[in-house]
Amino acid sequence: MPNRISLSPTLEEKLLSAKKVVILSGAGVSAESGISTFRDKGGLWEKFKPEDLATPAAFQRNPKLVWEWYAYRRKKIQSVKPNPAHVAIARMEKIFPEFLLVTQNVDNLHQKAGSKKLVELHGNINRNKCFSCEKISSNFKPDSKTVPPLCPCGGYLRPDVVWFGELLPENALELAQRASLEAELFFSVGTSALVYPAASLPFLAKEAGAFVVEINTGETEISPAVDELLLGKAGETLPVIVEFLKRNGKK
Ligand code: BV8
Ligand code: ZN
Repeated sequence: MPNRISLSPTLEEKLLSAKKVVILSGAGVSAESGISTFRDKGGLWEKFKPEDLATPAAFQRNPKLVWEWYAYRRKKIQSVKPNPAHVAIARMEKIFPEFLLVTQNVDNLHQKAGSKKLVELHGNINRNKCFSCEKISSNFKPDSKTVPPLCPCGGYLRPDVVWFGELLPENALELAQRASLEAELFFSVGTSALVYPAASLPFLAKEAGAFVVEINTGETEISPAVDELLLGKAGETLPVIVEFLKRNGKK
């Protein structure tokens, strides 16, 4: 039975007056779709150490292991669908005059739920690029002879995601920073706020005067700094927010 989620009068007022809204999403938003998070118990990383798999050095050391870990995750993602959290976020995009979803997730579930105004800070697991020439390649044949498959230039293909120690896509990060600086209302949803520079965005928004709301099943690094912490599942909390907006004429 979902716990009763109540919004403070300040948050209700902000929801009705805000024109510019930003949502930062993390693995917790996809948890209710059945995708394990990175750092929760049983999370993806628990089985492996991040430095073992999600770094360029790891790929150079053992391209087959890293490619197969991503192939396992891709297969898992193919079998799951967006949950009420993704659907609520896609709905919020239509309600607020200026809205941006900044996701750290690479699972494509936001797009599947209909989100359009989004930036992917850490790339997308469904895209591949060449480890050598960086060319994006979507036409690799899954049953190709070599693992990982080869780019026409002879280099190995790798998932087009941002690994530790790699720079984030410049335009995505810039868009996310600019929107965070202008936001009146900033939501941090389902993220442990441990990974930088994504985790700096709530602070950027707060310093620039935004009302910062965190939605998480537990406390995180940023909980002491946010204006409102809604403890609960994203898939139960975000629909309460959308219901409130609809009840107050925000279509
Ligand atoms: C970089 C993609 C420049 C691949 C990922 C300071 C400044 C700059 C960099 C650093 C710095 N300090 C350290 C660094 C380096 C590093 C970093 O931040 N390390 C951390 C661990 C300390 N950052 C980088 O390397 C970044 N690059 O900065 O380049 C540079 C270059 C060279 C040298 C230095 C700097 C690149 C970071 C991107 C790494 N790529 N993934 C892939 O997915 O395989 S990170 C990975 O973590 C995922 O992308 C994930 O999205 C991200 C964050 O994790 P979360 O999404 O928050 O997930 P997590 O499991 O942690 O938390 C889930 C949360 O949900 C929990 O709080 C839980 O309570 C909650 N939850 C669970 N269920 C629910 C829920 N909430 C609501 N509802 C539920 N149902
Ligand atoms: Zn190549």
